[in-house]
This record gives sequence, C-alpha cells and structure tokens, in this order.
Amino acid sequence: MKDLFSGNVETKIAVCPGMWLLPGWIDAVTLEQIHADINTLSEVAPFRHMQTPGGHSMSVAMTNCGSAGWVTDRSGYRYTTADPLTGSAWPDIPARWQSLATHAAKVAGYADYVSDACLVNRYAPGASMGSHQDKNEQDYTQPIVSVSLGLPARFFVQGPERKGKSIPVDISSGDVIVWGGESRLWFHGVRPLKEGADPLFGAYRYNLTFRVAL
Ligand code: MD3
Ligand code: FE
Repeated sequence: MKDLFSGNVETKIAVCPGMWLLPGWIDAVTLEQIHADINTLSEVAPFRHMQTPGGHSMSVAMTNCGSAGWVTDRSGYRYTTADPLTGSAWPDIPARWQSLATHAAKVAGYADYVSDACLVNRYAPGASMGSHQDKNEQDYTQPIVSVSLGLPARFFVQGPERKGKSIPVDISSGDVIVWGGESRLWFHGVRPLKEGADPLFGAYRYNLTFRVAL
C-alpha cells in the first residue's frame, strides 16, 4: 500500500547536522487538499504583513493555526493564543496537517511529535526572510517541521552564528524539512522569491512551519 502523504519515500538527505530534507515527500492529491485547507484557514485568520519590533513591515504575509500562533509587532516576537487581528482563538490545525507533521518527524527519528503551533508563511515574488533563529519556543529538543508549497525557493543555512559562509538549499513544492538536534537553533533565511507560476499555488510560495511552542 502507498504510504500516507508520500510522494517520494526513497530519499532522506542530511543537509546539516539534525536537519533532514525529504524531497517531493507530499503527493499531488495531498497538495491539492492542503491548498484548499489554506484557503479555508485564511478566511478565518487572514494573511497579514506583521510589523517587526523595529517598525518594518515584513515582506512575507503570515497567518497561524494551532493553540498558539507566532506574531510580531512593535512590542516583539512571541506566541499568542488569540489572533490579534480578530481577537478569536487561532483556528485548529487541520487533522491531515497534524498527521503529516507527526509522520514526517517520525521519518526523521522523532517519535510522537505533536505540534501546537503552525505558522503559515506566504511569499510573493521579491519576498524574503532575513537571517534569524527560531527561538521563541519553550523546548528546543522538539524539532520544527517545514512543508514547502508552490514556487521554488532558495534557503540559506548559516550555522550557530550570523556570520561567515552560508549553505544554499533549493526547495520545491512538496518538499519537507525536519530540523532538530544540533541545527535547531542555527541561523537561516530565505532568498527573495523569483517570479513564476505554480499549477496549484499560482504566483506564491507557501511554507507551513510546525512547532511545539508552549
Ligand atoms: C532551520 N521559514 O518561519 S523554514 C520561519 O521557508 C522560517 O518560510 C522559512 O524560517 C520559510 O521561521 C524557512 C525551513 C528552514 C530552512 C533552513 C533552516 C529551517 C531552518 C536552517 C537551520 C534551521
Ligand atoms: Fe525560521
């Protein structure tokens, strides 16, 4: 029987210590379902360009689902249980998303992964994410699971400090990355998105990042 969520189950690449790339792991039918799930989510919790503590508007549009969601505004980066835009709780993580994240984490060696926060990033052409660490979560022994959708992108991974040469990682729709262990707190970012047309996601790239935040 074909594995759940599995397009390509043959390849598991160690990009750097603790970071596993599962290229093409999500099959075409699941991609379509996730596309519909994102549209449903964004009707309740719309994509928005959040403000950094320094007062800049982020080029990446974001929303969240889960019992906590990642936000930034003039008072800093943090997780909240309610959407500041609507005052309501963030929508639940769709069951198939949760199951996908748990399954991907297991492939990378993490049993019983249960995410409580899923940040959904939307990149239009030109949008990028500068070098940063993900450190607003409570427990760094828990990995982050990233699902790339739509237009391809180039990540860069720098290591434990924001200096020196970075490693480029090219990512396409349906790729999954599980990062934990030594690289969990490494600096990383996303190069400006190039224009293109994805058959399903159109002129955008989306990234689901599952976290254990609380
Ligand atoms: C971790 N998102 O939301 S995730 C973020 O594609 C974020 O939207 C990016 O970083 C995105 O915080 C990238 C995948 C990723 C790539 C390289 C890493 C995570 C990494 C290198 C080290 C640690
Ligand atoms: Fe990050």
